[in-house]
Amino acid sequence: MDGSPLRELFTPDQILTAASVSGNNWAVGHHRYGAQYGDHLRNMIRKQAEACDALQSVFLMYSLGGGTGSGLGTRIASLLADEL
Ligand SMILES: Nc1nc2c(ncn2[C@@H]2O[C@H](COP(=O)(O)OP(=O)(O)OP(=O)(O)O)[C@@H](O)[C@H]2O)c(=O)[nH]1
Ligand SMILES: [Mg+2]
Repeated sequence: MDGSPLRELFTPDQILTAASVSGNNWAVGHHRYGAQYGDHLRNMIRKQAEACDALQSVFLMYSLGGGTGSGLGTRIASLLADEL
């Protein structure tokens, strides 16, 4: 099996993986991958939110370094602010 055994904890269609990384570049993660995967991420978040009876909070963990962790992470925080 590819990847960490921890992926077993998550619903498979709620995992987003991509072939490339952001090279420690915040702007690449935030703008390029944010634009590329924004609609897909928004749909994944909506699907989870709609499965809740009374959504009260969202727990978001993302890294402060890297391009995917920090750039795409802050993009997801913006998506949540816009959508919820
Ligand atoms: N303190 C701490 N720092 C970490 C950890 N994992 C990664 N880092 C640091 O975070 C920075 C970026 O980590 P990456 O894993 O390259 O970031 P990424 O999110 O994969 O981003 P890209 O590779 O650019 O797509 C580096 O300076 C790492 O040393 C961790 O578990 N703890
Ligand atoms: Mg990386």
